[in-house]
Amino acid sequence: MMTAVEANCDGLVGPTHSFAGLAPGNLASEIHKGEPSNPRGAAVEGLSKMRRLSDLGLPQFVLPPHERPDVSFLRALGFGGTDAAVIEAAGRTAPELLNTACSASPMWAANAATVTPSADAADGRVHFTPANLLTNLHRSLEGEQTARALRTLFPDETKFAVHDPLPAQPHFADEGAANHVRLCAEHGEAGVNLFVWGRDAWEAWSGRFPARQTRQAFEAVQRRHGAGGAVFARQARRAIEAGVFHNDVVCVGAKQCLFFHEAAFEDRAAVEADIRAAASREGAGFEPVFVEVAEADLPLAEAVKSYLFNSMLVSLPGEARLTLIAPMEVAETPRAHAVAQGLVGGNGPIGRVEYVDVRQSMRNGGGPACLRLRVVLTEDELAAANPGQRFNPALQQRLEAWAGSRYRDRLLPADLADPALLVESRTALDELTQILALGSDFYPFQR
Ligand code: SUG
Repeated sequence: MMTAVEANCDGLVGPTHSFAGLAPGNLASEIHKGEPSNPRGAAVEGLSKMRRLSDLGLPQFVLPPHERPDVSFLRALGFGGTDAAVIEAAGRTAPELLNTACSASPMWAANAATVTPSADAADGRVHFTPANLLTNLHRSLEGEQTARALRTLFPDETKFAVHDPLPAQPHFADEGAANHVRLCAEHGEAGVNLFVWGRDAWEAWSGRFPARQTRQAFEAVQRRHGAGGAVFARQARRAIEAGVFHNDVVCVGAKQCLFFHEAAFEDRAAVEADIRAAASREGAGFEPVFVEVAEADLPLAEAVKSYLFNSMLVSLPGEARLTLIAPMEVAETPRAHAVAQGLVGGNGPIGRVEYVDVRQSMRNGGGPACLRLRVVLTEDELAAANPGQRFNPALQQRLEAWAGSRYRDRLLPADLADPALLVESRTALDELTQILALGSDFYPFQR
């Protein structure tokens, strides 16, 4: 067994962060459609959360925003002329497409990829499959650049395998780690990989909202990665109908503990039995602990509204019990708050709750857990990551100053048609490639 740590790679919010209501079935995104956003404030909130986790003793990395507006996407749809002309014409004749091309959605790094740590992978490398995110048009623009970003952060192919996204067909609709949970005795030991899917690609889907993850996508990811201890579970249809567009809206896990809402899975008893069986196999050998919240204590609608389960659940150095890093909104939702207090008061696996303010992201349906991609790394693997992206207080200061001078603090969806925003964004991202040591050809506009 090798010792390993769980690093967090957070998506830095980009300069075009806006509330355009692009994600059906994501209730927060629908509710806040059309409101003014604050890209600068959103970036600062994200950096403060990174600081908190880094101060708590966990390795933290920064994943860069993608180039937005995505002018090449608009060009592929027939808009032509100069970049400014493309933006102007799209804004005038097809504002939905311009909004799509401007989404800052790569900030939600839990959707960047599914990760298999080396302890679980057949070939002993850390595996990543960038999510194709093809259920939502704005998110389907992310996969290729995410692959580039992960190869930049984890360049050593003897240690890391960054695959291409799965084929871009609805059969393989994939939303990454937001629907995956890893349980284990210790991070460096073999674990259980819970893959939660919303629909089977071979059956008809006619829900009120889309089911974004197919079973076939996760089966392919598991095969590619050679991921051991695999358990496949169906998300409850009722949960999807209630606005659970990713399983991480009602479920989070760490070490031996799975913390989830009663309504998360179609067949809860089967999920628990399968996890128990996978956890007891040779090499893993641990007893899972299920912390389930009953509908009577927290109705599903309040779980979705408060985002209690979209907390980060972390094992901190020197602490026997886990810490839940929850969004402020939990403290403001009486029943969710009572559940959180109850966890800490008992003698279960979760010993502490801390709150973070990520309200700008929350208004688009992205809580603390959405903003981070967890990557379990051995010491050697950690040392092989791009040091320029390793978070520390000096980098925080630099990035805050950068966002302070380059980002707007108010943006309405209509402002996305301002060609000056394109110039501002590219100027900002060009500087960022230097700050994070990403190379001089990281973004399409630099090539
Ligand atoms: O895919 N919101 C994102 C939120 C992703 C949250 N991630 C996790 N649960 N892991 C989504 O629905 C809204 C963008 C807009 O409406 O402009 C958006 O894409």
